[in-house]
Formats: sequence, C-alpha cells, structure tokens
Amino acid sequence: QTAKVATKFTPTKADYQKVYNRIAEVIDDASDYDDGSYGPVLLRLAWHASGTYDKNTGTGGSNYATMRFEPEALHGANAGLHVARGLMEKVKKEFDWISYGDLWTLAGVCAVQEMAGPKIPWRPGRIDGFVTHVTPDGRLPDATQGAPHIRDIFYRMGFNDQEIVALSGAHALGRCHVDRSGFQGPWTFSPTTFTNDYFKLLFNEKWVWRSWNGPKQLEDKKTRSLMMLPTDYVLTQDKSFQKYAKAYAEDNELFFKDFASAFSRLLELGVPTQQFVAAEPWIMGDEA
Ligand code: DDH
Repeated sequence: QTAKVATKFTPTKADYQKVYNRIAEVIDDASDYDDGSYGPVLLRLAWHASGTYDKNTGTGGSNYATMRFEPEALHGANAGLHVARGLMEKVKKEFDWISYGDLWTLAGVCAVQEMAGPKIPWRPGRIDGFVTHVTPDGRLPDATQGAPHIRDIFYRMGFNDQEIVALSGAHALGRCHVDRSGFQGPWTFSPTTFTNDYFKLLFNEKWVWRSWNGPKQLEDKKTRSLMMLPTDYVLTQDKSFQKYAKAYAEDNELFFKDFASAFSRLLELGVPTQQFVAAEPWIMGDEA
C-alpha cells in the first residue's frame, strides 16, 4: 500500500507565465474601454500598490496588497482602481494560488511589456496581509503640488531625482478621468504604447494653463488635446529634474533602461528578501 502524501503546489516560472499570458489577454479585451486597453489602469494599480512604501518604518509597498481593504481602497489617489482590481479578481479565480501582491505587480509588468515597453525584471514572493497592514492616506503624490512634495514622496520610498523622472515617464500611457482624479485627458497621442513621447512633448510643445472649471492642468497650445499635470510640468522647471527629463527626451533607449530598473525596484519595495522564491528577478513573457 502506498501512503498518501499531501503535496503543496509549488508554482514554477512556467506557472507564473500562464498567469502573465492570461493578464495579457485581459489587457487586450477592452474594445469599449478608454483607448482600447486595460494596460494603463493595471500599471497604475501596480504603482499605487507599491508606492506606499516608507523606507524609515519599512511599512507599505506591494507585499500585503492592502488596497483590497476599504480604508486604502477609498484613499482619494486610488479612485478608479476598482476597475483594475476587478479585472484581476477574475484572473485570481483561475489561478487561486497566486498572492494578490504578486498578481498586481505582475499585471504592471505585463502592461508595460505588452504596450511595447522594456522588459521589467520581476519575481514572486509577496504574501497577502491584513487590514492592520494598511498605511495612512497621503503616501502617494498629489498632482497639484511642486518639486518639494514630489521629492518628499519619492525620497521616502528611497528613490533619487533621476529615478523620479524615469518613473514619471509612465505618463506616456493612459489618461486622466474627471470622475476619478478630477483631471482630464491623455499626456500623449499614443496612450497605449510605451514611448519617451511624454518627455519629448514636455519640451517640444508649448504648455498653457487650461481655462475650465476643473483643477489646474496644462494643455498643449497647438492641439489642446493633450494634458500635463502641475507635477509633470515641474520636471521641465526644476533644474535637477530637467536634466534627466531632457536626457530621456533625447534618448529612448536610456529611458527604457532606467525605467525598467527603477520600476522593477518599485515593485519590490517592502518585500522581505527571504520571501522571494528566486535569488534574481525573472524576465517574463519570453516564452509566451
Ligand atoms: Fe500617475 N497619475 N502620477 N504615475 N498614472 C494618473 C494616471 C496614471 C500622478 C498622478 C496621476 C506615476 C506618477 C504620478 C500612471 C502611472 C504612474 C492620474 C489620473 C493622476 C492624477 C488618474 C485618473 O484620473 O484616472 C502624480 C502626481 C505622479 C507623480 O509622480 C508626481 C508613476 C510613477 C507611475 C508609474 O506607473 C510608474 C498611469 C499608467 C496612469 C494612467 C491610468 C489610466 O487609467 O489611464
């Protein structure tokens, strides 16, 4: 007689690749949504799940996926992200062994890569936490503010000026929604393709304050169809930010390389190293 041994399912890279492939299908199944892709809103979910990290207390970050809980789901900055969480809930039903933190960060990686961006090194190991792990409101950037605020927020996560600017290039993608943030419109003419156009447009277009009833935002003088947030425009005004923003406007390859490394790090903030199942991050999507 053979003894029955209870075996715990240990997912391999191939299993995570299956999740990635499913997310890629979800991203494209969006003919009636925004610009025809769920990629931008999924990227925003991965960023807001990770960007709560505080290096001084070691709290926040993607480890416990605390945006599942009401206090954090209702934080003003997270308005609209229920769309992204709802999409991932369906994927979670099919692959119930993956943690929410791994799922959401993998969705961010998939979004960038499927929208023609750089490969983002990623590895699994996040665990689901509890409501007690929720961080206080106010840890994500406020678009109405200036350079000191941007530095406060991102230095708290452990990033420097160059990394702040590189990460901001994500605004090549997606758009603002009046019913989510109060702001309106896309930053670029190709909001579902990852490019350095955000930086190019910042310097090549003339940006003027939009006259409207909404919050202060800029529009391009020529077509009046693009927008910049006050925090975006600061990247052209602050001397240190400007240096990096110009470099990224001139060199797409440099932007891709620096974005990939800063974003990969962002996704791992607050995750104890011993939790990661692999010593080095993986490149997903290669065997899709
Ligand atoms: Fe952002 N972002 N973001 N952002 N963001 C918005 C949309 C998107 C700020 C404010 C806003 C990053 C940095 C900043 C994306 C990615 C990233 C919106 C509009 C506001 C407001 C939301 C809405 O109405 O739907 C501010 C302020 C900052 C800052 O750094 C000072 C970073 C670092 C990222 C990243 O991914 C690394 C993406 C993508 C969107 C588009 C979402 C969508 O639904 O489309």
